[in-house]
This record gives sequence, structure tokens and C-alpha cells, in this order.
Amino acid sequence: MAYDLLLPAPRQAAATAGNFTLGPATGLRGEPGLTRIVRRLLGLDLQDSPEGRVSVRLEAGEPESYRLSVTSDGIEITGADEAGVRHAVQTLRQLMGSGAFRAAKPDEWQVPCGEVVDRPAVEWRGMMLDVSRHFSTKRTVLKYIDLLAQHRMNRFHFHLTDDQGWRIESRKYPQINEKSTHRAATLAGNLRADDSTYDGTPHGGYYTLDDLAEISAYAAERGILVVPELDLPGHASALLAAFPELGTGEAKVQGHWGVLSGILKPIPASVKLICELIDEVLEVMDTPYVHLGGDECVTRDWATDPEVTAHRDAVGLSSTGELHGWFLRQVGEHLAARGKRMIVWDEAFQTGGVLHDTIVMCWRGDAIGKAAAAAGYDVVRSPVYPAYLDYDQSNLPEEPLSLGGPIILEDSCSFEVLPASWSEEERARVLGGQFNVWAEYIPNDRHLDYMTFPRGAALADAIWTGAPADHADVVRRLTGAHFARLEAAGCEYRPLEGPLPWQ
Ligand code: TNX
Repeated sequence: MAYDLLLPAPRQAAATAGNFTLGPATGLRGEPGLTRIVRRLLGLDLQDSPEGRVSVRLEAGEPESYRLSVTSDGIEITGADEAGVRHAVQTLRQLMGSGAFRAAKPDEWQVPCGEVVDRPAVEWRGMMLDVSRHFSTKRTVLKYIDLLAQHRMNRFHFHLTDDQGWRIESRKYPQINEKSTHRAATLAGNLRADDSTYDGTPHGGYYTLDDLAEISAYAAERGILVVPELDLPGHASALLAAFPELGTGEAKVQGHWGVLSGILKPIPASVKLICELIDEVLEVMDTPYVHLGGDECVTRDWATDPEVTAHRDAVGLSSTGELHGWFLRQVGEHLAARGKRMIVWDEAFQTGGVLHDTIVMCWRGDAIGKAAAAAGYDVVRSPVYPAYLDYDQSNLPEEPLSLGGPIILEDSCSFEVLPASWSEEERARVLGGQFNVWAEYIPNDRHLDYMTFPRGAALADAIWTGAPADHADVVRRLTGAHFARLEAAGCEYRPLEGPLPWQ
């Protein structure tokens, strides 16, 4: 029974008769590096013992693959690598029941017997969280890292900067911490609950570099790579509040959303500043990738800025618009010199803001992702439909204010991370997929849970298996077990029916 309620669905799972009793006296056998993973992810203090009935070991296989075997004599965990071992333990937790997701654990477990053989279809299984439009506390971020790991996801794309707040401490440029991280009230006293343009309330926050180090290390322990994004040269108004001389358009921490005028000038002084800020981040975060943004940049004002036009002439470009790609390539070269790969939103692919090994993250539909793949770039797919979770989940009038929509659970299930309409070569360029949680209309962590789950669980299933999930089957697994797991983990998901938490 429990074996057909796993989420994401494994490749193969079969129950057999009986249970294994897992208790405080059960010993754990294996390499210390692996037993540590088992103890940490289970949250149980199993003691190392050469005769232990829970065993964990590595065995050659496809990346991240694992086998989990439960008999009345014991539990065997076999992973091709540490990631595989982690996935096996997450699957084991789901088999143990929702209590495995509570902070306070029962003394003894009856684990149903059976076997799971599994591996992911794609290497990149991610979630993007926007912490600029509304700040998420470190506590919330750590909770989401746990939730992602429970869904056998492995990337946390941290959208750390945008017009509405720069969320990274700088020790070198403390004026950023003072000027770029908080916004004042806008239109105070003049807001309607349904106003879709303004949030209006004062808001702010940022992560210290120590916070980022902690988040990154916490995630690594759980098999999640944190990918920082500094969104540039557009969406940069907040940074410009500290460096108005480096921008065109409005230099302030914005209190409203959209594609705004405050953008960084594509000149050497901007490149220098950004490289220094990235270096501060790379001191504390262990990541092979840095996302440089590149989306929604209206370069119009560059054409009338003498400094930008002089620089355009100096580098021999024919239009100021081309400096968008130039800027991203400059910062990308700095990353390359440090052995890091740049990631960009798909607009940058069109402006030439890519180096040979740049990863293109595609959000504006299929065609541009297909074109980037055909041009030989690795792509990560997160198309607005159905991978954006900032849209309504139904047409009910009681849904909270959102960007629009709806994108319902059935849509999330339909996500085709490896599009059948692409050629085999193009599909081979797809590193994987992710869902994106933009936070214009997500003011707190309760609301974040409501928007992210259960749609995020359905997307995690479709990304893990590499194929759309059957909606009825997802509903069966949600109601049969997964909602109880989320609840135990402290996640206030949106119920499928009945009163919504907002009513
Ligand atoms: C587009 S997706 C954006 C974000 C918004 C989002 C709202 C992307 C790269 N840029 O700035 O928050 O739409 O759905």
C-alpha cells in the first residue's frame, strides 16, 4: 500500500508481506560518511554497529540511482552515490509514515516490506524562490530546503536581488545594506485590497554572508545545491539606490512591481562592482553556478546616456542594446576565470549574453528553449505555463490576490520537462526543470506554502520521472499520504477542496 503512495513516483516499487520494526536499538552498518547521512535525514539517533540491521552502501550505477529493500530482517540502502543514498532515505521516510516528518519522533516504527529501484530522469530538479519582492526569513528558507529534499529535488535557485530589495550583505560596500534592502511605504493609506499594482507597506531584510554560508551548507547536507541569482543589468533599481551614478532610470528600492526603468549601465565600473559583489558571495557559498539574470531589461535609456554611448563606441558595438549581452559576457568571463558557469534567463540568449558553456533558463514558452538547445546550449526549463506558482490555483473568487491565472493542479501535472516535440539532440540539452515562485503577491511564509503546495509536489513528480503525471493518480497519492506528510512537516498547503485558509 505505502509503496504506491510515494511522491515523486519511483521507477519501480513493489510491496511484499510483513514489516520491519525499526527502534532505538536498531543498529546501523556502513561507511561513517553514509551512516551520518542516514541518521541526519531520518532524524533518528541509530547507533553504528557492524551487525546493524539497517545497512547502507555505495554500488556503481547511474548518477543518483538507488535501491531500497525492506524485509522483516532489515533494511538495505544502496546508492550509486551520496545523492542516491539521500533519495533512498527520503523514500524510506515516506514509507515510515507521516510521523517521520514530525520534529518529535515516535520510539518505534513499523516499516512495510518491499523494494524500490529508482533514479531521476533529469539532473536539474529545482525550485526558484524570489526573496526580493517579499523577504523570506532564514527559517523559511531552511524549511523549503527540507521540503525540496523530501521531494528528491536538488537545486534551490535563490533569486536574491530585484528592484524591490537587494538581499545580500556586502562587507565591502556597506552602503548596500543601508540603502538597498528596505523599502518605505508607498501610497500609504490609499490602498485597496485588490490593488494589483502596489503592495504599499514598508518592507525589508537581507541575508548576512554568514546566513548565506549557513543556508548553503545546510542545503549541501541535504543534497541541495543553492544557486544564487544576482539579477542584472535590469531589475536593478534597489542596487542603484546605493550607486545612483551607475544606473539609468529610477534609483530606489521600489514598492511596486513590473518591468521598471532602473537598470545598471553596461560600463566597466558596473562590471567591476558586480564582480566584487559576486566574489563576496562565492567566498561563502560553494556553487559551480551563478545566475546573472538578464531578463526584462529595457535598454532604451542607455541610448541617451553619454557614458554608455561613449563606452559603446569604445568597444565598437553598433547599438547600445548590444551592450546587454556585452555586460553579461564580461561578468561571465569573470566567473569562468574562477571556474564557474553562468546561468541566464532566456532573453540573454537573444542578446548574445552567453558564453560557450552558459546555461539558458527558459521561461517564455517552448520555442526559445528549443532554439537555445538547437544552438548547443544546455537549458533548464521553467515555462510560465505550468511551472510558475505565482498564479491562482482556481477560478474561485476566494483565491488570494495573485498575478492572474489560473494554473491549476492538473496543469502542474502536465509539465513535460523533456518535450516530445523536440529532436533527440535538443532533448539531450535539457538539464532538467524547475518551478519558480515569484513573490510579488506572497507576503509571508504561510502564503508561500499555500502557493507552492501541492502544485510543487506535482511538478516535482513530473520532473523526477521526466513525464507528465496522471492527475487522478497525483490526487490519490496526495490524499492517501502526501498531504499528511506535508502537514507533519509544518507546510500549510492549499487543500483541494473545502474552505481555503483565507476564508
Ligand atoms: C517575469 S520570469 C519575471 C519576474 C516576475 C514574473 C512574474 C522572469 C525572468 N522575470 O520578474 O516576477 O514574471 O510572474
